[in-house]
Amino acid sequence: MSYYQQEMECASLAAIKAIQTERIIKTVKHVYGNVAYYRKKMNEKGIKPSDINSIDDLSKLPFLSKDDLREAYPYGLLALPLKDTVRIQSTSGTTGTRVVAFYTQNDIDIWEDCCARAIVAAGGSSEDVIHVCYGYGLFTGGPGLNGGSHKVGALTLPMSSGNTDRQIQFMCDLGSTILCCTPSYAAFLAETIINQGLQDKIKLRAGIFGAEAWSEEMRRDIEKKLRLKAYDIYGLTEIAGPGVSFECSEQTGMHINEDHFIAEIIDPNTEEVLPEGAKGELVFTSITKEAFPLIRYRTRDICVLTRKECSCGRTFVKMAKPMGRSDDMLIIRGVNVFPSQIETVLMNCGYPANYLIIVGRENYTDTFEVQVEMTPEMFADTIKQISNRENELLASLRAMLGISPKVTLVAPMTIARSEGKAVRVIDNRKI
Ligand code: DLL
Repeated sequence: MSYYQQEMECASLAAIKAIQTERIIKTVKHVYGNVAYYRKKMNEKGIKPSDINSIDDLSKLPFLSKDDLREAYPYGLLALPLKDTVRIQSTSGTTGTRVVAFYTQNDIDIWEDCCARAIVAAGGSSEDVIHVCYGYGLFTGGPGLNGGSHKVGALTLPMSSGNTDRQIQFMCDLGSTILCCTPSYAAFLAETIINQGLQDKIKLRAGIFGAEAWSEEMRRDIEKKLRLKAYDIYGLTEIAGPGVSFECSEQTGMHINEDHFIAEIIDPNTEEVLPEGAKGELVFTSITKEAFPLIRYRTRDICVLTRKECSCGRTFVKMAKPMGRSDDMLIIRGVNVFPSQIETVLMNCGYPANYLIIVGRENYTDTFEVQVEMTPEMFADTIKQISNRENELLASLRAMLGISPKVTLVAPMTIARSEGKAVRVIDNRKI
């Protein structure tokens, strides 16, 4: 087993709690002293830095939400003078809210260490050729994994996203061994590599895939097609970027870098902190960030934490694959539907993970359609066989979701591919 920072990654729970206590006390003093926005929020709750004396006092602190970030945009949560910061990263703003995060050089070093831990946990070392096709620029995926790869000392290919033919050519020519991109782009690369008959020219042995929800079924499909071991990686711009948590050889969830981020699970409605093993909304507190520390930030990601012993030897708490975001959850005819549930059914029924969920409203009732791409073999079927397939898929989706979508099977390669995060849902009800 190899680790990037073994002493910390395998520390005892008592040691982790001691570090978290020391760092939360310092962080609370830092934000109270330097950020008027925090001071106001804490004063409104009647909390002073002197009330925070251990990690157990965390729940006394107020939560922070995306609305706070919006309100404080752009500089309202900055905890240091601009001259001390060296970088900005930002979210894509697909939900209409642009979030900017600031970093000092030390913040970047720590973030890159977190990504290096992820790479080493996926078996990476200085022997590797790491092919990074997450987007570079404001998106954190490219810069984060790039920095982590440098720290590990691997040969780094800063490909960024797009130009699939060039990606594959570099992969073949330079012998890329570790691929970093979104799982949906990995699936597209796999499809293209197979179509071009290049499977035997590819030397990939590990993939570090994240930035969007993906199912276990999709993992197995990508692993089979690209002949590699696929590791999940999680993070969000507000908290740093990729590397907040990462998967190890056990592939049963992602270790959270607890020396930098404290995780809690809360009931999204009552805000009550839930015990280990309960499903709820993930909340993060950063405890080493200098420029943009966030305290009790509500991620909207729904997931579960566990401290079950891990065969890799790491002791950091593990988070399950997020099953979706509370704000991604669709409510269709009163029923909660997560795109990930639909993906699971499709993959189990042998379809590729290329689908589109289209929701609308007619006569005061929600309309719900799932368009699914067929494989080339399925497309060669007769119309009768295709119609039978649609009915079978409808029955499986109804069993999973409790409501019936209209199922439309479409020709291969007709649903637009994404180079970054996949677009799975078109909700026309909002317009
Ligand atoms: O997606 C950071 C990242 C880049 C993570 C590359 C992993 C790899 P944002 O664009 O701010 O940051 O989006 C953050 O994406 O709150 C989750 O909802 C979702 N997300 C990120 N990783 C995963 C994952 C980057 N492994 C939001 N599984 C988060 C499921 C994920 N969802």
